[in-house]
Amino acid sequence: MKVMLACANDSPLVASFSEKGGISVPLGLAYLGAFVRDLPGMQVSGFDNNVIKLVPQQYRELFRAEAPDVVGISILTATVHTTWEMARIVKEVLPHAVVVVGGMQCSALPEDTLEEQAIDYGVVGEGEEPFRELLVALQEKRDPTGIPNLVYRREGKVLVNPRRPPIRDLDTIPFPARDLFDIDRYRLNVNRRATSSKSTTILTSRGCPYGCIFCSSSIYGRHFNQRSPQNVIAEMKLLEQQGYGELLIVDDTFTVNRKWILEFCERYRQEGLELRWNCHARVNTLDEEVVRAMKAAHCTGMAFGIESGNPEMLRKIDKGITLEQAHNAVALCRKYRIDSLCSYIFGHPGDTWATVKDTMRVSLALDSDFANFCVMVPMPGSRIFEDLLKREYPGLKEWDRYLGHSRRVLDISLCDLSPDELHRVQAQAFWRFYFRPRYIWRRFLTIKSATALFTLLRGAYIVFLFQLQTRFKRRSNV
Ligand code: B12
Ligand code: SF4
Repeated sequence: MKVMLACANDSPLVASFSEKGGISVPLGLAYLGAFVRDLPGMQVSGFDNNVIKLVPQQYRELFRAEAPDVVGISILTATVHTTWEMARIVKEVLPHAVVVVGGMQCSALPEDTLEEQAIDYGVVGEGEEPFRELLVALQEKRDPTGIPNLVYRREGKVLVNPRRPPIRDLDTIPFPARDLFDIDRYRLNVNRRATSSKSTTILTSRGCPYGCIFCSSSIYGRHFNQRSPQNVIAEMKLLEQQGYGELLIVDDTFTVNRKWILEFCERYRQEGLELRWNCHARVNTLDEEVVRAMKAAHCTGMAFGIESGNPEMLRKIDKGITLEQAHNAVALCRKYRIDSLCSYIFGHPGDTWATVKDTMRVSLALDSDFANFCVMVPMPGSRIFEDLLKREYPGLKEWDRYLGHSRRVLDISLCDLSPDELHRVQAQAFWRFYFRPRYIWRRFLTIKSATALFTLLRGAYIVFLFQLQTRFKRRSNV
């Protein structure tokens, strides 16, 4: 049986944003591929249109030539339309092929996802086990509709099977099959310093025990599960042997479990690994011993979600952090020369001019190495989205207008500021943060290569352009 694991390209709008940080191999599909490719009679291939960049006319020919029996496509909110289009094209050229989708959008809104009739099955949550069971059932020509986590259509209605418990022992899953994709075409700007190392992403845990109301990490619920430090180190060793120099750890929060981190860092040192890595962390999970250990294990950067500079707002959005913890975390990073990136969101439900100003002020006071300012977008899977859905908020399902939190294109505001005002505040915050003489001077002192200088100048140009755009276009749809 020929199985093709595919990723539809982002809309040009999303691509223009996500590509600034580079493109990474679709880890979810690579995990699925590793999990099923040893099944008897299975022939698995990968097709990521974010790097291959074929227009529908061209990939139509590719599907015709490869003639897979099953096409599994990963779907996020930002790729609903391109995924639906890909599914239709598969059915057009290969009417007997089975089209399966999985990923964040399908997990959050399975019924809506299967609105597209070209999709035969969906999978909610972790995909490994349901996908394997589905392939075996199809191979043996059995009815697959009893498989837990499966979404299917019966008599025109979309049905969603109950979920199985999350995979208990993550060490039993093989390392992701990155080799299914053209690995040399991926490059991530892991530490924002434009080093020339070969880089990739890695996942050490699934789920997040926190419940921030704007976040769509619903796939694994609040269930948090980790691989063993030994298992992660073994994958890192393999990556180092394959010539990788930098990793981005894409766990929702890498620093949840203090004991795990300390053990991981100790083993990393003992093994003499040289890989440099960045991760997503939470300011409430760090102390000096942890940061020191991470530095010794070659951590080069941490990203923190600060979200708001107003303590009351932090409570309202269930962030579970204090501003004092934020100051401590950034200070510890500075002390140990680990880059800090702090992210903030404007437009939380109930944000006012005063709370938004608090956020701008705190971003300058924290003075992290990098900052990212977003406008609230109610992403499917988040509690905010659920709430708006119940209230039948208009325009909520215009999927091609979802760009993550990077930019305002949805005409939704849940606070005192209008969508246009939020957009302008965002541009202003970028400007105030990155165009401080002291900051510019500090950044220049870190430049070690012509590429790094180019990256810095390009960053400055983007912020400058963003500022101009918002000044001169009162309503921007791009
Ligand atoms: C790395 C990453 C990126 C990278 C690369 C994405 C990539 N190539 O995979 C970059 C930087 C490019 C990126 C960009 C964006 N991202 Co992003 N990203 C992530 C991150 C941190 C990790 C993804 C990952 O590798 N996960 C690990 C794998 C194992 O999990 P998985 O992909 O979900 O796959 C499992 C299941 O979902 C399922 N599955 C997945 N696909 C399929 C397919 C089939 C057929 C089946 C059966 C099952 C299945 O099985 C897999 C194994 O169990 C996630 C957060 C997260 N923890 O997932 C956010 C996340 C996916 N991103 C998100 C967002 C919002 C964006 C952007 C819109 C950001 C922006 N521009 O503002 C863009 C959109 C890009 C796009 N393609 O649409 C949201 C998506 C929310 C949503 N409702 O769609 C997430 C969930 C973050 C969050 N908590 O809000 N992202
Ligand atoms: S924002 Fe981060 S900490 Fe909060 S729920 Fe999402 S992944 Fe967890």
